[in-house]
Amino acid sequence: MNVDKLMLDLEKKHPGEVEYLQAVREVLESIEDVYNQNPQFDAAGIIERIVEPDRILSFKVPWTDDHGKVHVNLGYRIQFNNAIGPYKGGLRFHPSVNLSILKFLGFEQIFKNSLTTLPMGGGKGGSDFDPKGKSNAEVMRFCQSFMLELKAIIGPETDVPAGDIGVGGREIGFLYGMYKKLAKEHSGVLTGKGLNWGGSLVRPEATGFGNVYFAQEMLATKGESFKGKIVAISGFGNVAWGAALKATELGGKVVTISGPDGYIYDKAGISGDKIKYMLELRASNNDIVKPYSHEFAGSEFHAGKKPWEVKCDIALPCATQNELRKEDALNLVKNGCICVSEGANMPCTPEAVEIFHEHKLLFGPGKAANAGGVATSGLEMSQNSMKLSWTAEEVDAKLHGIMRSIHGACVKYGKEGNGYVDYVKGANIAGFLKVANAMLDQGLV
Ligand code: NDP
Ligand code: 2IT
Repeated sequence: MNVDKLMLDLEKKHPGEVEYLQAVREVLESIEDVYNQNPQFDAAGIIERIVEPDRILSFKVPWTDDHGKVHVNLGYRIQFNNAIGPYKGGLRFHPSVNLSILKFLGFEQIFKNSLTTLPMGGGKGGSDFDPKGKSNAEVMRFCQSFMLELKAIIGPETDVPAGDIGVGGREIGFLYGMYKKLAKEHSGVLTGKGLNWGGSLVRPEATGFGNVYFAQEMLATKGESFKGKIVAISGFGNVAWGAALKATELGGKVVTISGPDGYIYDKAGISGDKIKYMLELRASNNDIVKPYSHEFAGSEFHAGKKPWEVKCDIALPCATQNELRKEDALNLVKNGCICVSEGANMPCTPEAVEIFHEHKLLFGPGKAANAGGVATSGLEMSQNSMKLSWTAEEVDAKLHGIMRSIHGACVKYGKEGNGYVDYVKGANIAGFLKVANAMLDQGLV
């Protein structure tokens, strides 16, 4: 494999798909040596096959607002790879959604799902629909219209979508309702469902909890823990909320959250009712965190800024892709940060990751560190198949075990001669090998 040549070919085929090309390059650079040491992969064209999705469904989503006005959004589902299980991955509703972003997310999902130890392939979907400021009824009509098309290619043994940015319990409910009506079946076709109709305990908290468990494992390799550490978190959504809960429970002090409008610095610590307030903030359907500063005396709102300028020991980027850049990474290093664990997908730019590696920080890439969300989706699928529910303690224990096992896989393939663990390399190689070997077993399909 020649990474530069492969990338040139891909750039020609998919010009302008910046995020997708970024995600592919990172994986190729990590696996290059292993790939070249195993000529059977090249003989079977594994790389050329794995970088292209199996198929993409693209459709229009017409819906009416509360005033009867017609709107048309774009909808997509990308079925990337199903070598080790049904396509599995979230749906993102955000105005920035385009093919490049969904392809990067779907591609990452292949390796992330492989790392979870559960039988799940990779997929992703979504729409450029903006939930901001929409009424419940509008969100419902949109979700119903979206499912009218999506239904054609999903199914509990085929492709199992879930949430992502802009898609939480409410949206999964509306999507599930329409699927059920069309398919006339009650099955585990979506995950992140409500507890009364097939959902799993701990799924809402799982991505954030898993991210903190992963960071905990990384810290333990240095004899460190969350206890007494200052933690900076970005975002204020589902993942940020779960991470704040668990980091606080383990004795860390969370001092920031952020939104597209800026960040909150609360030096007293974001804990207890303040974490509960994050849910209200998110449910308000406004993409701003500023109201937090009016609600809690002593906290500061920094308009248009990122939380990475604050002094912290541990950074958990939980908002969105490419939100932590080189200058932010340099700031974190300068301020003594020892550990960065990605709750979001690809929140750190390649230049930022380079800085972390250069300064030998503990750096957990999203496909390993945020895999707890989809892993718990996998546990929800198992419970649905068995038609029974596990307790919160059972699910949490399995989630914790999975995060430990992912950490172990990263160390196995990412440990360098000097003892430093390159978790990016480790996660990519471990995730890739399982999928590539399954593809070899199954022939050219
Ligand atoms: P939510 O919709 O619950 O929250 C996303 C949060 O990030 C919102 O607060 C959103 O604000 C904010 N945000 C978006 N853009 C920016 C920005 N430029 N700067 C600061 N904040 C921003 O989504 P999730 O918490 O579910 O997802 C967050 C990240 O975690 C995403 O990268 C997602 O792919 C990833 N992830 C999610 C999993 C899950 O199970 N939910 C699992 C694994 C990863 P707004 O939307 O209002 O703009
Ligand atoms: O990025 C992700 O892993 C998710 N949004 C969760 C996917 C899932 O199927 O639970």
